[in-house]
Amino acid sequence: SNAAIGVLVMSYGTPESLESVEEYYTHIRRGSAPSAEQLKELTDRYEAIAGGVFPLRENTDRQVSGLQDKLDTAEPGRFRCYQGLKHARPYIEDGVAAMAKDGVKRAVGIVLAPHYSTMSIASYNKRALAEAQKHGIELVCVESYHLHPSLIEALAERVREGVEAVSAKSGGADVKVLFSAHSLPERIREAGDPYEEQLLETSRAVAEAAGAPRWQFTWQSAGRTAEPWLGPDILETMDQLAGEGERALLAAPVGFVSDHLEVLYDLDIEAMDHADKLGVAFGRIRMLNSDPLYMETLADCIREAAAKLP
Ligand code: FEC
Repeated sequence: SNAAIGVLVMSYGTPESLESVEEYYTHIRRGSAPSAEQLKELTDRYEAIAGGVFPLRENTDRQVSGLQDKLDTAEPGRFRCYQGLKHARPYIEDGVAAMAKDGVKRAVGIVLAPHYSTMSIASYNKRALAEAQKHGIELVCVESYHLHPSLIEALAERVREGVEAVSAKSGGADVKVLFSAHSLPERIREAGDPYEEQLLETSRAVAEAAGAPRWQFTWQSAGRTAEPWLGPDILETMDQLAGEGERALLAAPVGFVSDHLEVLYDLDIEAMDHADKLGVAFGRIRMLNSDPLYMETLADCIREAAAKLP
């Protein structure tokens, strides 16, 4: 057909305002409302990162329009992007419904997170596929792109630059790179989930491309639930490394692609504060946001997935 191929660009989502933090948190908790104390704690974190604005919303908007430009430059009119968020409006289902309304019959789905897990990417794709089926849209979803050469190049550039900055800050100490990603419950291991292996593959490739042989992988942002989460957490890793005499650490949160709460609070405020207490120089790489190499990564994966459409 002559209609454009729809591209459902999926992202985690963030509240629209401080008033909608409760609705957002309730959605993340699968319908169970947070206590007043939990709500205040999360609201305080949003206030701490940007005075109550939600940088992920603008960053996702920019990524979607940057991707549309990238796709249009190569093939004007072939693709049309729609946004679908996991935990906020426009929800994944809203994005699919918007495509259907525009007469889209064939579409590609992609998540703004490079590593596959049954608890992350699979749940986005499952919701997108279920909604697409309701509207009679053929949808092919990208699963991961954690080793795409443009992604690795963009991250390596950031690691090189970050190592230099932290080294300068520490007065010339040898920097150790801490690759990190959002922790998940340990039970993901039971079904042979590829999340951990893909994260290690990205870390290895980036370290090699950046010429940064001193690195290790660690988790961050684990949920506060009773079940065990993948560890060690970055704060524990920092304690251990400081104890071993490391003087300069660079966080490289390769599991994330935007400036948002888990980076701006968990790393820039919490881990930075921890580093100060340990007397260790600390920094983090710049996030990808709408970097042209990241847009190229997404565009490539979309073209490859579109080739599989009937
Ligand atoms: O800036 C923002 O407003 C949003 C930042 C944000 C990103 C993000 C990414 C991921 N999460 C992943 C897994 C979980 C699991 C739970 C969970 C809970 C939260 C809470 C907030 C939150 N997450 Fe998130 N996540 C972001 C924000 N996340 C806020 C709730 C309060 C808290 O625990 O801090 C636990 C849910 C449950 O209770 O069952 C699991 C994964 C990613 C990275 C992949 C992706 O982007 O999808 C995995 C950004």
